[in-house]
Formats: sequence, C-alpha cells, structure tokens
Amino acid sequence: MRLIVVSNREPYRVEPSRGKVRLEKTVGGLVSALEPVLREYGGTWVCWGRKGKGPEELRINDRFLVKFVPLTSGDVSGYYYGFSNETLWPLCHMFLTKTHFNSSFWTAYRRVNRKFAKAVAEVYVPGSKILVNDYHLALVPQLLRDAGISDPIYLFWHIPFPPYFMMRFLPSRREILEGMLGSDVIGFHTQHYVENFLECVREILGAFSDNNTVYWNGRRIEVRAVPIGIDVERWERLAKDPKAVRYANNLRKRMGVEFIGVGVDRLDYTKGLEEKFRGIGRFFEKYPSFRGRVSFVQIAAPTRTKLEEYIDIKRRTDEIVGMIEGRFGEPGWVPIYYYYKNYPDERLVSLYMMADFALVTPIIDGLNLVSKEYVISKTDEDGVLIVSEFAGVSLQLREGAIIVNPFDEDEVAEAIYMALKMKRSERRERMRAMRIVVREKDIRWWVKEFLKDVSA
Ligand code: GDG
Repeated sequence: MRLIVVSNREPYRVEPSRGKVRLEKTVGGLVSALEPVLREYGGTWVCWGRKGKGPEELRINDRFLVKFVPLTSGDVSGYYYGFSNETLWPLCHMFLTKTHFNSSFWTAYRRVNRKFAKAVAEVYVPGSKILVNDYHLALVPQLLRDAGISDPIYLFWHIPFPPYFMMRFLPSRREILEGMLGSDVIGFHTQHYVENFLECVREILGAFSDNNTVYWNGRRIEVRAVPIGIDVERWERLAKDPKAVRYANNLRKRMGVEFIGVGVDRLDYTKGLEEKFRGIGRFFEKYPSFRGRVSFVQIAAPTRTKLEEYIDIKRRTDEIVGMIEGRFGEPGWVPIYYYYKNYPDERLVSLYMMADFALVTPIIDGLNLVSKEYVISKTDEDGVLIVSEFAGVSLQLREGAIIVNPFDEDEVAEAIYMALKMKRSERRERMRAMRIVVREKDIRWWVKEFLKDVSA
C-alpha cells in the first residue's frame, strides 16, 4: 500500500547548518504520531513548506518523500492563523467567545485547501491510500474527489468535533461538512465526537446516517472512533537510554524534594494551564505540610505566538505562576518550575521518568498524547496520572488514572493529595492497567485500525 499523508504541519523543520541541511522534527501531536509511520511504511507526506524559499521536496529515505506546498504570507495569515486557528480551533473546542468569523479567512482557507489538493494530485499514483489530517484541510477530500481521484480517502480529525449547537454558528458549516464527506472514512478519537459529527451532517446537510455510516450523494462514508496511539517502542527506547536515566536521577537529586509532579503542554488556552496552577495553589493552601516537599515542573511549549489569544494566555499563565511562587515559595524551595520553551523528547522522557505524578488538565482536548507518553516512560510501573475528564484520553485510561474536572480546583488539589498518599501497590496496579492499554493501542494499532479497508 502506498500512503499519501496530507497535513498542514511539516514533519521536519529544515535548518541550514554549515552548508548542509539539518532536519529537526517538529513538535506536536500529529507529527509525533505519524512521522514514525511514514519512516516505517514509506510514502509521501504533503505539507506546508513553512519558509516558502526552501526545497520543494525532501527525501528522507528511499521510500519516504516530503513534498512542500508553498504558501504566501496572505495564505498563512488567512488560512492558518485565521480560519484554522481563530475560527475552527476555538469553535471545535467550544470557545465561542474566542471564535472569529471573518469572510477573508474563509476565502484564504478555500484557496489554500485547493493548493493542497493540487499538490496531492501531482504526487498521486493510482493504488494509493490518502490520509488527510485535521481541521486545516477539511475541504481537501471533496476537492480530490472532484479531481477524479477514486482511491480511498481517509480523513482524521485530531481535535474535538463540536455538537450541532456549536457548529451551526459557522457561516461555512455546509461547505466544511461537504468537504469532509468527500472521504470514504472519517476518524475521530472518541465515539462522542462521532456522534456530534453525525448530528451535524443530519441537521445541517439533511444527510441520512445509520449507526456510524453516513449516506450522502450516492456514497457511503464510514465514521470511526479510533483514538490515536504513540510510538511505544520509541518511547521505551528513550526511557531505557542510560543517559536519560542518569539525567532523570541527577535532576531529581538536584531538585531536593520528596515529590515531583510534571506537566507538558503547548501553551494553548485549551490546555488548562491556569486551571492546573490554580489547583496546585489550592493544594498548597489546603495541605501546608507539603510545602517545601513537592515541586512541579511545567513545560509550556510556545505555539501560535502571533495570535492575541496566545499572547494573552502567556501573560495570564506567567502571572499565575508568579503569584504561586510569591505566595508559597521560600528560599531553597520552588513550588513550580515553569519553562516557556521546547525540549527534545530525550529530555521530556527524563522529566516523565523522574516525576511521581503527571498533571494533565485540559479544558477540552481531542485526545492528549502527553498522558500516554508519561505512562510509557514509567518503565518502573510507578507513578500516578491525573487527567481531565474532558481529554479524550480519559476514556481510554480511566481504569488507572485519577480523573478530575479541571474547573474544580478543590478536586485537582485532592487528586494531587491522593497521588502523593497512594500506596505503592495501588500505584503499580493502576499504572500497569494504563500501560497495557497504551501498549496495545499504540500507533501501529491505530494505523491498522483506522486505515483498515472500507467494509463492503
Ligand atoms: C492535537 C490535539 C491530540 C509538547 N511540548 C513539547 C513536545 N510536545 C509534544 C508532546 C506530545 C505533543 O507535543 C502534544 O500532543 P497532545 O496530544 O498533547 O496535543 P496537541 O499538540 O494539541 O495535538 C490532541 C493530538 O493532536 C493527536 O491527535 O491528542 O488532542 O489537540 O507528543 O510530547 N515535544 C517536544 N518538546 C516540547 O517542548 N519534543
């Protein structure tokens, strides 16, 4: 099978270095999940050529080619920052008040989706499977159909899909749904999002649906709930690397506290960083005996930094961290170590390994890969995952995780307390249960399950 992956995000950033080019894997859920798949299975990855001036194609190995779609600055601001990240992202995450409706965003979105479809048509050879990713490219499946491509098209939507009462606000709701229905298979992380999608196509398009199948324009479209997995082998390898183990042990010693918590998120308003810090503050307020004994390490990776909402969330997060440091911190003890930067996976794994608990509190999150990375990095099977009930992953990991409502700071505080007081035997039992799920439902499972042939 020849795979063509289409996504906004490029799998590598191309950095010139001493006359050569250095490839740096880009950060984010999609790339973390799919880059290993293409390396292993081969195929073409069609994506945004971020710098505009770089090469049009890049060969990673003899089977894996990256094709860049050059975008103008007008494309980028209207399609990427505009329609994708100021309209669809907040709408799908139920932030109506942060959703900007602007017809020039929509014009750019349509234009860029056409550019992507054209680039796919250029590399397409009959007999391929086409995997279109995410909300940036909702129109591509139907555009490919219009271009006469009859091979199977799979669309995976990595973020939540909103219910009809949210989707109806979008002026281009019909076109978005029709674009998506050009696919043969549409995937979401949970059955809940599947149901929202089915409700939208019924209410907005008047399409007929039966179980998880939509009947539209004489075609059948299967809608699947298939939560994405991580590259378990790779994370286990990283976790076994003696350098990573040494770094984790040394760091833990240097921090000099009894307990360490960890969080890794893009600094996005959906990830609930403010809520997390409020919960931590509440914990130190309610349980003063833990002051000086617990520190929390938070990586907040910069993202979409040009947008006002993101400048704003950065300011608010800085402020709340400052408030907690100021209120609870003492010379010799830092309650929250907060880093606004990217770290390589080799560092993240050490942070996961040294942490007694991970705190993942999105307000709403399609799935959340960090939770799975934490679980797999705990090769000693010891550690506690606290996760928001509004992250898709909480359904998969509910046997082992402590599930919280991130808006309830008391509940978050209690969850931290429970994690610190939990007996080793219970920690292991819960961690084992989660490790089984993450292992079984890894990225290879997802590829098989989601890209399964359409049933006859
Ligand atoms: C979308 C959906 C869904 C983060 N900071 C650094 C870093 N990361 C990596 C993590 C993880 C990935 O980025 C983040 O994945 P998430 O799943 O948590 O979230 P999104 O980026 O919002 O992804 C999400 C996902 O797509 C997959 O479908 O789960 O719901 O929103 O892999 O490790 N990686 C490195 N340095 C960092 O500083 N190396």
